[in-house]
Amino acid sequence: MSSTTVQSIRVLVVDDDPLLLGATVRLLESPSIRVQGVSSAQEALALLQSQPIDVLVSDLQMPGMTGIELATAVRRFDLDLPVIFLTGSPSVETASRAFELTAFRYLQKPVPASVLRALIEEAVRLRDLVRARTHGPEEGSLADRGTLVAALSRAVATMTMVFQPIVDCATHRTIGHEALMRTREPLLPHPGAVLEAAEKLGRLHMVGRTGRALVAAVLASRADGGTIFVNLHPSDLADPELYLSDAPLARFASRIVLEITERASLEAVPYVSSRMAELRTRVYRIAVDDLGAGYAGLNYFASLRPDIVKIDMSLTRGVDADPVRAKVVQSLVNLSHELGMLVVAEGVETLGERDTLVEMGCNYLQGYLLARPAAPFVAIEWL
Ligand code: G
Ligand code: MN
Repeated sequence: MSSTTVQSIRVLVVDDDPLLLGATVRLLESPSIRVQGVSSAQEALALLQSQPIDVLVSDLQMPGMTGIELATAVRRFDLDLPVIFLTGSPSVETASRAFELTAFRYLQKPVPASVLRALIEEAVRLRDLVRARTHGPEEGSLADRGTLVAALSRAVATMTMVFQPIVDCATHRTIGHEALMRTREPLLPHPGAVLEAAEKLGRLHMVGRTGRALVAAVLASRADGGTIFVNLHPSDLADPELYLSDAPLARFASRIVLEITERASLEAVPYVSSRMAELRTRVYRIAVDDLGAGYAGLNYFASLRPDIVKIDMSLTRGVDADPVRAKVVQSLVNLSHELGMLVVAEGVETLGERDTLVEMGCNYLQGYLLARPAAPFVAIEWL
């Protein structure tokens, strides 16, 4: 995702007075600010747990649940959502509670829309600054384990698979697809975030099983697509389900290449060689994924004896313009071929990269230049 993308700020306004609520929503709404209004703290809380919101603007005195109670509940799962309180009757007591809850502002109504808009923008700017300094984007909002569990469950429930073509350099035809996980969970917006959450919660096997079952469901409904490359986290190798003869993927094994990433360590997985042997008797093929991106590097060749090597995009990016990169990639291609392995170059984005990688002897290419991941199955051919 590009950091230059201009995204509008998502504001949630909560006020039990319908006239005030309507007016605030109307006056704040602008091209850079998208506003949702709700009339109770309970509704606000539900919304904050299910949607990404950048700033909360809340009334204090509301029947049922007050603004302070709302912010207290929010802080259990989101430590840095900026909160702006608006109140008709300020008091020292609520102001000091607001302070404890790290509210961004505590203001007496009425507040002119232009002032509120400027404060909202300032709050988001400050939040981004703090986030950039203390941790990567989006982390602070997942501080609570319960929230993380709920987010992961939603991510698994909404998981789908997209498929990116892999093209043969000799025939220019699609020989297969890599299956890639996608979810619709805003708190875990990309596969890396899902896997990180699953790792923290000890649920990597659940995520892996779900992904493999989804791939199997697609394959059961259609015969095309060619060879299907399926990503495994190294810890999936310790999941007994992978080796069951009635696992969902098992009956498609002859079409499957299991990709094992080099980004994460294999060290925690005992008996790697015998597990590889077991997978091979089940007629899966094995690939080393992301070669060049991690730290384990070439020792994966020895421990996995892969059939296929996938060279990471950090090495293929600009390979046509960088002599050192070109040497590294060429050596990896030669070494792989000497060991009887086929080579996929990943992340091909330009014609220059494509032509250089073909010239170097890569067997297959994958990347945005050829096709983006999409619904199954789009066979493409380059000209
Ligand atoms: O780690 P692994 O190789 O499984 O990751 C593949 C990821 O790379 C997918 O998320 C996919 O969307 C992305 N991807 C595929 N092709 C390209 C490309 O040409 N450029 C970039 N930047 N990303 C790509
Ligand atoms: Mn992969």
